[in-house]
Amino acid sequence: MTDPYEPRPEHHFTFGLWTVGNRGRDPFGLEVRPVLDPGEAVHCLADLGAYGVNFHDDDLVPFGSSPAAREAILTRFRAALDATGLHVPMATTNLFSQPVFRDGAFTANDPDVRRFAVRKTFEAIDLGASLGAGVYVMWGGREGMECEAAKDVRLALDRYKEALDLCCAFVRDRGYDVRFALEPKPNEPRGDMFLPTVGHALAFIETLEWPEMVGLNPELAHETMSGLNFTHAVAQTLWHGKLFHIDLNAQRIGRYDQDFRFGSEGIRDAFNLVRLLEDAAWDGMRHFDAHAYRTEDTAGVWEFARGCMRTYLILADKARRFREDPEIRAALQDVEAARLAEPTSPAGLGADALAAVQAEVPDLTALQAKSYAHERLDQLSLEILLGVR
Ligand code: GLT
Ligand code: MN
Ligand code: MN
Repeated sequence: MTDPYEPRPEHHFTFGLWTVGNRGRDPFGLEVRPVLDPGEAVHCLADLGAYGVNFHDDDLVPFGSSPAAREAILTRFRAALDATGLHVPMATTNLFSQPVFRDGAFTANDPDVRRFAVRKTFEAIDLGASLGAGVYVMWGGREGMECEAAKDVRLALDRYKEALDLCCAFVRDRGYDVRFALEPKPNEPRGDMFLPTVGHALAFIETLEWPEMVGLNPELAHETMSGLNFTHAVAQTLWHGKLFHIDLNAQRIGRYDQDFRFGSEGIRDAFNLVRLLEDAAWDGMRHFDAHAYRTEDTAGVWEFARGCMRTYLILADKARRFREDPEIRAALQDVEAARLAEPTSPAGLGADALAAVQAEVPDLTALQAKSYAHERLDQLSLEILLGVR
């Protein structure tokens, strides 16, 4: 019998080179795993049933490589992609590791640093586009500060906008079919980071020169660090038509950015998220921005990668059961879920409509006595998740 939870390319699972290649270094301890060759990563991911692999410029071509070394690396990487059929749906720039970015990249006070950051991004966009990437992620790892007096946040946002506008202009000038996805994060590595949440980023996008070219790459861990409901953040991003990419992982509230295996913490939130993405028939990549526990060797890394995809498929199956379960359908009627689609003012916004709203006298006694049957629906949802329905 075929395993229904076996990942296949049509499920559109992707991993970053930096995720499966994570060597387990943390602020307190050194690397515990050997360097993973990008070509080997491509072959292993393809064997596991993934669809694609993503990278930062420096993940693939180490910073400062000579042109000849760069060409040799790219030739080997392209050969691995061709041999496996793995895609590169997303690319991004490392604007956080090098000391030059210690005061920020697009929002550094020094214009020379900013111009270097933009130039590095242009080169990485060229590289990503040459490998077919249609989404370009912007995670502002160093955009932020600790010393509050050192930067005027409003000026920093002017410069952030300017950098985004320059990148959009570059893509238009080159004629690439590339869209940008901003990835918010509240803190870490900076004490406070700019565009800390999905809400901040959505508002910021509207100020850009070409807002239609820019959307979001929300990350489960990052919104959860802020104590926010990630499923709601993704739902609102979808509502704005701005879900261009997503970073799936696991995270407990109040901790450092854990980037754990998808579903390993907060399983109920993971279920709600998968149900949202599947019900919305969202057609983007299911990207895992996570890494194996530091306890693991290379074999453990592949266990981790398999686990991320398997858990997603199990939860997608549970989402299907949820949709089809007759008792849940009845319970949804009891909570009047479908009635939220009814307009509050069926006649619209005209003077007559306003008068109609004013003229309506509700039976307040009845409305105040009304109960909404949420307990039963919630328990049924939980039972789906617990595997008894
Ligand atoms: C880094 C970060 C992630 C971002 C990656 C893209 S880099 O690993 O922690 O959240 O998605 O720049
Ligand atoms: Mn993270
Ligand atoms: Mn991420």
